[in-house]
Amino acid sequence: MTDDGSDEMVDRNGWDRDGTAPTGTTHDPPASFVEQANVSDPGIYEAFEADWPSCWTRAADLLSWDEPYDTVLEDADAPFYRWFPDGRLNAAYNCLDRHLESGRKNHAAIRWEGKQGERRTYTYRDLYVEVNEFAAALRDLGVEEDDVVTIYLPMIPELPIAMLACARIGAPHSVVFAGLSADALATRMDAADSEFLVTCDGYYRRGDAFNQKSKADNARLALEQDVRTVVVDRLGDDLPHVLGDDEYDYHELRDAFAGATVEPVSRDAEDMLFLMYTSGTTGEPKGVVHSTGGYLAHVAWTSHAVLDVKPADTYWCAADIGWITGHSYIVYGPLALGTTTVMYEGPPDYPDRDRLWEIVDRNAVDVFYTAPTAIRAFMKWGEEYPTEHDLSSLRLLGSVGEPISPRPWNWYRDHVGGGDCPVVDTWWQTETGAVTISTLPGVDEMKPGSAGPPLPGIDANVVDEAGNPVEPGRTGYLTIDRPWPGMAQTLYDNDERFVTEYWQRFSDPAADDWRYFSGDTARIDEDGYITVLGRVDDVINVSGHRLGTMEVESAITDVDGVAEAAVVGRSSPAGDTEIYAYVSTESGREPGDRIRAAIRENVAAAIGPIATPTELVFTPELPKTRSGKIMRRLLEDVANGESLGDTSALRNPEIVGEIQAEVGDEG
Ligand code: 6R9
Repeated sequence: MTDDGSDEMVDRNGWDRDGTAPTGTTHDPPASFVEQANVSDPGIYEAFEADWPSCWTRAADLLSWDEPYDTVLEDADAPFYRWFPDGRLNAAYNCLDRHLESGRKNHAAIRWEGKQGERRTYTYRDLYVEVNEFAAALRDLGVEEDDVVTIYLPMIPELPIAMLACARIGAPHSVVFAGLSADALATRMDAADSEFLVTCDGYYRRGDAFNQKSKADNARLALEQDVRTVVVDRLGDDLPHVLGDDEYDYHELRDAFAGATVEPVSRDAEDMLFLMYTSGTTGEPKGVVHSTGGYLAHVAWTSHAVLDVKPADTYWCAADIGWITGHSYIVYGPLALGTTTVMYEGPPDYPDRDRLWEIVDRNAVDVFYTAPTAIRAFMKWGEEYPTEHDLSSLRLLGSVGEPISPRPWNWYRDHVGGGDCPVVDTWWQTETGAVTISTLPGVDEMKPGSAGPPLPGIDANVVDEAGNPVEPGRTGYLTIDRPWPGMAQTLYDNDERFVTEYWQRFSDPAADDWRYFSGDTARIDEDGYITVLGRVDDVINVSGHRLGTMEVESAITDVDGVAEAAVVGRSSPAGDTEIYAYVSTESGREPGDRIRAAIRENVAAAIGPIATPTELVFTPELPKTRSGKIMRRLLEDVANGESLGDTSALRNPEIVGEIQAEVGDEG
């Protein structure tokens, strides 16, 4: 046994110490699951290979098309691929109208669980009615096809309703996570030239009323364009608000358009359904653009094949719709399949730590999908919380957002899944739109700690610097060598950055050979199972939120008296990633409380509380290369208590010892 109490060959989280492959027992899917699985034929991998790219028709066939497509994939202008380019469809029609037409109008579409214990159920008919009314209201406010509507709402039903209303009239939405700051909202609205905003007065945070509208007001003040704003009254008398110029009350608009219907606008498959900003390697967030046809086909297909969602299911993805996981697997995937999707507004431990299990139990949830950071928290809280409830309705569990190591994986399967639920560890990104690496739960053996093989039709590989496949067990870069339907079309208004960020590194444009680079490192084993390790770029993944180090650093250096900052991720003993900020002041001296507090406040204001550093380490200087680049990698090793490599390339190697001593004191 080692000092962290684990078996010698594996570390605290169950990873192999020599870094070769995840260890532990593997699991076959239980026969009872395979029998009922949407996909259970092992031949599916070969079938997709033999018929690529036409195999993706299987995904497109899950949708209703206004105009059928002739071409599956057009690659003349790679890497700007076009999926189902001559087809036409409407995403809201696919998520609503067609389920009414097929006799499912009284089937629950959304079961909403509010933070204060409120509950609301929307049948497909209820959702259809409200989406139509709001679509009519948006039109009346001047929203036209292709106008970007920004949505800045917490997890209340009006969020998916506003998204679907936009989709219905062909207006791309840009949802900004409600926890982000006024500055972050303004940057995103400015970048997208968005003149419409849907927000709310506020929301409850652990019982307290929190003002969202004042953040939206500040963002609007920072913008040059006029912004027409719809405000959802979430808090009523708990937070009275007044509407100013160009501001409209959501419920009054609905009353004004009661009973209105709006013909769904038939969109080209390649028309933009939405954009979603995500952090990148430079300070500017990237507006990832998703199509209507390819995206919707891929999310519907993976909801069907990976999450095994069936129309009769009650399905729950406990993510926030403000990020891609919620777009794809709370809203578009499950609603396209006509299932019941649960939407939960609150945190997992309010009012108590069994909150999620109480919701699973009461709603008899069939499929549950969450993030490793949550699973690690459940594990820390103890098995008594899930044990208190009847979780026997669960048939399948999923994980997304970060690597999940074997220990929490097994805990999840044992204590939430009753020991026999298959667990899918799904790897994908904002840019991939939908799941690209995962086991198929009705087909594949599960290996805790490994996401699994690339899905049928997906050509993911682990390669070395030169782009050659690495030997099994070795670490390399995760690339995807062929296009896939859910892939981002481009970055909003920035085709050039799309190419440089994702395609340049491993492609050979002269040979028309294009390979997508994910920004992740990974290992692959003899069976082709991929274990994703983490990011190689300057992006930190905190509880599934992607944060750019540059964004955080610029918020720190904005504070008076601060000279420089470098931000890195540190793994906490529990396996969570925390933000470590190394800061040097202008005076070179250790600052007082004022600067410390100002740094924390500024980061929260510029990005949001999730980005606030856990630890601030002051140092007279930051370690730099001779060309003046801050050595983040080295600072990351210091934060993680790892041994340092050669520091001779540094201009100021002596500073490293001082920083180590400082970190030692803090830790
Ligand atoms: C869906 C989503 C993408 C980044 C990705 C990777 C990490 C996601 C993972 C995983 C290991 C998994 N990631 N799923 N790492 N195993 N199953 O999270 O999108 O917010 O864009 O983040 O998250 O590093 O590159 P997004």
